[in-house]
Amino acid sequence: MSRETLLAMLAEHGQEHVLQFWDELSGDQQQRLESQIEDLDLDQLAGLVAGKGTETDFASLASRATPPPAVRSDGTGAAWSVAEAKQRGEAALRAGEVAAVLVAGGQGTRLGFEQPKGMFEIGPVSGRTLFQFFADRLIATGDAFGVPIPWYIMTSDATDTETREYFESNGNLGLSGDQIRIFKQGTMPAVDVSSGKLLLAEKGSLALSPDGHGGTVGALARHGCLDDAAARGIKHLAYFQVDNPLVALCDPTLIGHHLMAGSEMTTQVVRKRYPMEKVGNVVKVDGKVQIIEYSDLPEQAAAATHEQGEILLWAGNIAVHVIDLEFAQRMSRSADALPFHRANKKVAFVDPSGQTIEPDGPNAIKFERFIFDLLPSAENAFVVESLANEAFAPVKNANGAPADTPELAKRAIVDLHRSWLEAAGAQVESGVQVEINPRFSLSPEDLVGKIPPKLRITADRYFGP
Ligand code: UD2
Repeated sequence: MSRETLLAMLAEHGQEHVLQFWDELSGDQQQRLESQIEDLDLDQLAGLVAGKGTETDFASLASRATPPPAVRSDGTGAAWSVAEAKQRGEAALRAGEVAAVLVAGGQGTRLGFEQPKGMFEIGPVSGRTLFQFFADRLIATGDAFGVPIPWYIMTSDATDTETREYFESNGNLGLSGDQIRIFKQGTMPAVDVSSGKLLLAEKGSLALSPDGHGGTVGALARHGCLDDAAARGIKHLAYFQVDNPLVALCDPTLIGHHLMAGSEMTTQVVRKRYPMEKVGNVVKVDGKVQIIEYSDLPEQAAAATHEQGEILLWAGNIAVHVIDLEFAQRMSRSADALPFHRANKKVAFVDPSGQTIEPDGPNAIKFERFIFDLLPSAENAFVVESLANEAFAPVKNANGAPADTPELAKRAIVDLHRSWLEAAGAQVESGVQVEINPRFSLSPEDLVGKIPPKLRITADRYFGP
């Protein structure tokens, strides 16, 4: 496209300043900037800047919020038993109807870890990485049900190259190459918080960031992953985040509840530890299951309690979902299926004089989509409660922070596996670190018979494949 055509396109929306350094750019730089501009949806951006589609009145939404339809961790709340759900889920896994979808595009800034978060070593005794935790779980599940489980991994500009290199140089972590599809999510431009003008990260590049984990649906479709899954006979996507080493990945019972509920999207929750816990609130409003993010939930609504004193909005989103493939395909065809959320952030930019400015306050608006905004469109959306100590120990913050640190996650892994060993008759000396690879045993029940009776563990121990 010529400079004039680009200029005309941009000028329609008052964004012609993007080309102000055009003559200083090399041919390659001009080409890169041109393709970034061509990828923009300037009408959509103008709408977003004007605040269209992002004006949900969360206060009124929260005032009408009620607890969601859910099966509780004690099995109550469903018209079927946990055993029936487990059997249904096992049958779906055995029939090869389940694939895993991992979102690993986040930049992990809070953790202070420079590489993609999946490469972070979290194994308390083995030193295995988060990616390896998930791979081992998929290998063990595939072995248990006699079918390799396809794994779709979403990266972003920030994590793609290193993630691919990591899998290639580590033999796909024990999985067959054909099982793994790595694909990149889309980006969204950042704009100046007051003028709505596009920000330049460099003279020849817009300030772009990942378009949120809600970008998964569109990216899966664009990269042919939904068609690939359909061709493999997949019917359900087991969606999860890269930061949770305790994720009950491809758990038969969760999948079974999803099937028994006739749900198109089922989300796993844990009871919130306190009203303002930094998790999404899974609620039912106007007949629809939806999630009100902690940052959007007024304190008063968060603190509302039942007569027995339990908080009314108890269900905390741990970002583990079972999503029907057909539903994902249907939603990928409607561009506006997921609204954008605005976040005011600090974004470095090049000012008109060509100088790079590192702002000390939030100077920009970033736009991202959230996967959980699919819930209101899902038929029979359902919720399954799990216990945090069995399913949720996210690694988000550097050690020393009050919550969600590597240290706390390692402790949760050791505590869970200690309880498994003790339930199988072993004696674990206090202070000893234990870790069980799912390829050694996928569940506490499987453990009996795999360890000697009355095993005494007096030193750190890793039960590997
Ligand atoms: C998320 C949820 C929160 C709760 C919590 C549980 C949102 C907005 N909040 O909080 O409700 O469930 O997790 O741990 O989701 N990611 C991408 N691409 C992106 C953005 C994120 O792949 O463009 C991935 C990222 O790699 C991470 C996950 O999504 O695995 C969560 O991202 P986050 O850190 O933005 O969400 P967080 O932890 O604030």
